[in-house]
Amino acid sequence: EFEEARKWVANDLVFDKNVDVNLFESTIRILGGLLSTYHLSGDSLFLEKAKDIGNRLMPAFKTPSKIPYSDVNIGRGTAHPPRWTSDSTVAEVTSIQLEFRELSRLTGDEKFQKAVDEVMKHVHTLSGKNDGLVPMFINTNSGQFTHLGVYTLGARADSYYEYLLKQWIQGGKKENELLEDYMRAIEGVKKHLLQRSEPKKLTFVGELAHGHFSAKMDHLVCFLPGTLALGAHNGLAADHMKLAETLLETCYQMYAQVETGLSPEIVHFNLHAQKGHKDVEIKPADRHNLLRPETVESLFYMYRFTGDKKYQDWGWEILQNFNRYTRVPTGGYTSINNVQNPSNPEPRDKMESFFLGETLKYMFLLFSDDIDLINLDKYVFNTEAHPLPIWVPA
Ligand code: DMJ
Repeated sequence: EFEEARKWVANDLVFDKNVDVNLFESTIRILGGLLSTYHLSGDSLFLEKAKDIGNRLMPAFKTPSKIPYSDVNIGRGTAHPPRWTSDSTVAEVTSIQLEFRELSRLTGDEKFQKAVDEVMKHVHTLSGKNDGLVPMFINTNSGQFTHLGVYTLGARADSYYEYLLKQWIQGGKKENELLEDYMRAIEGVKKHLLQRSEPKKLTFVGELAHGHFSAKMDHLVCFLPGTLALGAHNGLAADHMKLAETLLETCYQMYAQVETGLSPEIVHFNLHAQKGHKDVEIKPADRHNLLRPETVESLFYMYRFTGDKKYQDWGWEILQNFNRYTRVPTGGYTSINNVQNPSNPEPRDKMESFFLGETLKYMFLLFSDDIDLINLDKYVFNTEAHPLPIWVPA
């Protein structure tokens, strides 16, 4: 299968196309995937292709503030923001660093690393943060945060936090500003976003909008237990591990309390006990499941670091429910519209690439006891589950 895929990359993966792509999605999926495959196979074809796509993505950084645009035309070498705004998403501009830094290290061409390091340095100094928590948008002209006052660990901010820690690990734990920003942010989460639900008293991460707490949590936030555990494994505060355990129980309950045993995209937690109500409430617009990886990803990290078999058991339950409700008899899996209806979950006929890239990969790793199957002291996973080497392994 690998040889077949290699042939496809050699002959059919051509980037000289007049097409707009999203900088972040292309970096984490294509560039990250190629770099990782280069490391795991040693085959220079993948590095050549990585260089090609890396160069084609660089025009995104030609903005007045050097905060990159969201979209690039990889054939024409032009870049632009979305039609309706000159803002970029904070998570997007701060979660391309692992890949571009690695590309510089491998090619000896520092321009890739320079461009993404500059973004991090700039964001480090920006005002508009709330105890280390960042807003969701940043303007490509002014370089300032916009839509101030809304803080989430979910969509549009999530992987900012993940990449602070992972860049620090990638670079051999020397870049203190990254660590400072990460530690401050986790304190910010504890101070502003943590609450407990009723009746089970599950600790969850909500959102803050202009001083008002909302008990809303995206499934995306379930990356956090895994990231906290990875930080604790790398010598950061032991209470991060405790928090990781508590939050992962909550993420598991986002599956277990639902009719199909699959989590919806977004849940709202009950802050007050009401007869007949569970902790988790689901709004009609939020009851889809896109086969996302975050909970399984965190289960993998926690199993690796604790050896507690309950994490494997939870992952197995989730896998069985994916098989029951999302598997397509003729091949593949599909997103579904309704996790609350086991008799008709409403298949969408769409399988996101992260189901193979992340969800199934983390399942595979979760069910293995071999710590050298991607040793976490030698590799750091990018946010699309592609392992990249730690520059100075522990
Ligand atoms: C993936 O593309 C990445 O994990 C990203 O950081 C968040 N969204 C999806 C998976 O849910």
